[in-house]
Amino acid sequence: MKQVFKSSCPLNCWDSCGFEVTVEDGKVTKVEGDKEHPITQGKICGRGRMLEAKTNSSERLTTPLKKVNGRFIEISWEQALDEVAGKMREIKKIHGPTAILHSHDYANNGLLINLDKRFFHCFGGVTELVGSICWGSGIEAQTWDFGSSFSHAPDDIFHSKHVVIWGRNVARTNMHLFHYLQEAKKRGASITVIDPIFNATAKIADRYLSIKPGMDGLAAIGVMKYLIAENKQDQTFIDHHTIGYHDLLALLDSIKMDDILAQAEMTFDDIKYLASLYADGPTSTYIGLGMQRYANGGNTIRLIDALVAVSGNIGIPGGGANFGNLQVGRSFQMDGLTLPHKKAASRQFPMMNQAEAILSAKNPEIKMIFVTCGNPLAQVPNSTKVKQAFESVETLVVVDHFLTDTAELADYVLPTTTVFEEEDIYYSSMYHHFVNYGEKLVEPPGEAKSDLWIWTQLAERLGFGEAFHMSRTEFLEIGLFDLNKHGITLERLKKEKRLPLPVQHVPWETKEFLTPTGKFEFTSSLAEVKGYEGKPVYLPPKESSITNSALARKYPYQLLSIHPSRSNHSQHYILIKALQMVKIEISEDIASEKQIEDGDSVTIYNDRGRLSGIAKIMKQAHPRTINVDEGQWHKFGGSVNLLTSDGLSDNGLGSVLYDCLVNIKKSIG
Ligand SMILES: Nc1nc2c(c(=O)[nH]1)N[C@H]1C(S)=C(S)[C@@H](COP(=O)(O)OP(=O)(O)OC[C@H]3O[C@@H](n4cnc5c(=O)[nH]c(N)nc54)[C@H](O)[C@@H]3O)O[C@H]1N2
Ligand SMILES: Nc1nc2c(c(=O)[nH]1)N[C@H]1C(S)=C(S)[C@@H](COP(=O)(O)OP(=O)(O)OC[C@H]3O[C@@H](n4cnc5c(=O)[nH]c(N)nc54)[C@H](O)[C@@H]3O)O[C@H]1N2
Ligand code: SF4
Ligand SMILES: [Mo]
Repeated sequence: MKQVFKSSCPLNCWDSCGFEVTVEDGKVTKVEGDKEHPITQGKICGRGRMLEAKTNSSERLTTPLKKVNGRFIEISWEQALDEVAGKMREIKKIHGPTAILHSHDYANNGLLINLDKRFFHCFGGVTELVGSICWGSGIEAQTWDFGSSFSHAPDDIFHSKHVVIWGRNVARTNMHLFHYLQEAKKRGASITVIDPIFNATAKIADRYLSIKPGMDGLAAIGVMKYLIAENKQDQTFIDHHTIGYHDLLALLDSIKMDDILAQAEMTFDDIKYLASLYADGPTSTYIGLGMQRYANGGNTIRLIDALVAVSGNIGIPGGGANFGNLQVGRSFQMDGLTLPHKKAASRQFPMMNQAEAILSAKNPEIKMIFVTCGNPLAQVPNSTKVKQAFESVETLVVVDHFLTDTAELADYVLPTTTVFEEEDIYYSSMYHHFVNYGEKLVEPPGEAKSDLWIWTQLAERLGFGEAFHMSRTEFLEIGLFDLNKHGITLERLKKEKRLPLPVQHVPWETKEFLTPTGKFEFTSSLAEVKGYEGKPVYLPPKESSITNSALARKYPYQLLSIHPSRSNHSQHYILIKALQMVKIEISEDIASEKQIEDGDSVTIYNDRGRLSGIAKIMKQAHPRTINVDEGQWHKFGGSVNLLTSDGLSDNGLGSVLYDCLVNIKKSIG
């Protein structure tokens, strides 16, 4: 029998799409877009479509595995759970619960995935990861400036006269914004793309501005200098709704335009053009995540925020410094699900340099790592150190769908379910404000069990089973509790499948900000409370000719590692044979300097590592720029994170993944 159900994409992505899933004879046979979804309107990407292949893949893990004498053997759930619980109990007794690290990322946008925290809190608290490899510094920067990170509703872009896409790879990573962009362009808005790579979004832009990686904050300073010199700033907004403007002026005065142009490698005409867009609003700015993965990442976002504020593009329809949309996630009652008050002990490691923290942990040392919703071996910077760290502990437990690079290292691998095999609700705090329902459509293969089932079984064995004596429905109702007063109930969500959350469509319209002063803060009081410089300053990236000329002589090229087109991080490489090779993209000047042609075998290297692959020349990329898409598995040629640094960005415990110098040579033989 063939039936079509509405469901939702669980992948960690801006778009949170609505699906229509065909199920035939108990098997998912097709994943398509749901035309009735108010935002995603029937269009989905290949990564979403491939969730059918993922769910049905013969490579899926279907039974618990245990490593014995270096090889995996299949074991029963009973044995796996008894042994893992036994080890957890013993570690807690001898070393305390923080000798266990929960290492995770955010691979599944389901609400009930957050019950992992409930498990570890009720266990007594383990060592947790804080900060974010993904967007830590940008979120912190916007928290300092606005009090939080909120975005305008997708259709508000139609109020913009100009749209600036600043370091967001929209056509590749945020396909529905791309759709809105095309429509906004048809309706007369101008589109400008600022990016070191001439990407598919740049192709539809009225103007593409090429910039040296890591230099956007400096460019924003240049634009503000020009705008203010021309007296085009919004003085009313500045006078009534901001603090610290004089500190900003002092910063702008301290940097010469010629130095800005030389260091950002932009022209004066570029700066004047941007100033004209911001002065002639409403102008919306869509800020990407790539450009805050530098040692100056938070600083960069703060200076772009400042430009949007100075030009009066905040709190108005068609404006905005759109980065994250945290108001979406905050709609749910998370504490009721995760019970943070239950944790007696706690220790925190930055997600970014968890490897270093594992290796140097004392009192207690890390004895066990529990990995869920993450593939740190491929995704966390400095893979060599990550491998060393994850190999150093007595017990590594990995819950996943596939035998990933991380799972290969594990002592126990526990097979989990995919989106179509359990009920949940899905949302993303990155872009739009709709929550999507996804019911259970098919049975999992073999003995795969949901993460929640695993927590429930372990909790039972560890003596706090009652914390999980609830159905998925009851958990979902807890999560939705605060929304009931807005008419959003589980019952209604099950019926209507997508519901808009009660968030602001034009954030900061009242000009009341969530900062300590209630104003937009050019000088951040929160930063000062936290012991950082609150005044606006300019910071350069860490690995650059400006900050480290000796390093830049040895390793003259900047390595970016942007998100892959056909995979969500490392998740789709196992499903697509053609992706299982390393592609090293180089700018045209590097190709001619090193006499490299398309298809040549090349090696990139620095003091942290090396990676070999096939060269591909990028048209119009900024000079001295190299890119290797992130996500590749070590067993398919190697992750780009063999070369990246595990340093921390300037705030928010963010990453410096793109702040990375390398050299390149043709491979021999
Ligand atoms: N296809 C696909 N889509 C995805 C994902 C995926 O893995 N694959 N992952 C999802 C997730 S988790 C995230 S966080 C988002 C990320 O979404 P994006 O922010 O769009 O993607 P990134 O690859 O992080 O980088 C974005 C852009 O930043 C540019 N960039 C790098 N350095 C600089 C710089 O110094 N200045 C400027 N101006 N630009 C710079 C890159 O060239 C790239 O075009 O995408 C989501 N969507
Ligand atoms: N060099 C470089 N590195 C990067 C980035 C970059 O731009 N450059 N981007 C960074 C960013 S933005 C992000 S968000 C991270 C992403 O880092 P990760 O989240 O570690 O990356 P994924 O490849 O998505 O791995 C997630 C794993 O979780 C598994 N999984 C999926 N759903 C579930 C589930 O329901 N339960 C369990 N237990 N497992 C599940 C998947 O099979 C997969 O193996 O990578 C970061 N790393
Ligand atoms: S990965 Fe993103 S764009 Fe693709 S289907 Fe899922 S939510 Fe939509
Ligand atoms: Mo991310």
